Amino acid sequence: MKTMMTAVAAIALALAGAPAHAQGASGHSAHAPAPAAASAALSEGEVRKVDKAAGTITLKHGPVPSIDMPPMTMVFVAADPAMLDRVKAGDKVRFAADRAGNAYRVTRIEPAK
Ligand SMILES: [Cu+2]
Repeated sequence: MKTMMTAVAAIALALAGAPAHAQGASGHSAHAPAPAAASAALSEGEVRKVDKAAGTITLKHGPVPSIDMPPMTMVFVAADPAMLDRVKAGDKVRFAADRAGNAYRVTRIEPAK
């Protein structure tokens, strides 16, 4: 019985230690490739308004990890005005965004499939 208790205690210790170690490892590995993944990852959105004169687009968007933003509806500046010719209000899109000073820019946008 004593041997069994010791074994159980050892397993409990091993299990208690395992999650912390695994979490540290995954946290580290998840952190390393983040810059590449962030630039490649596209976020989901729906076009609410396109203002070609102002060069802006209003998107109702999902989470945007690259700019640390929760889901919301907001105005983005189009990095390239030509991208505003390819989308219209009501379109479901996938897009990439970055932050330029106080403005958030859409750097890439494409129709969602
Ligand atoms: Cu936003």
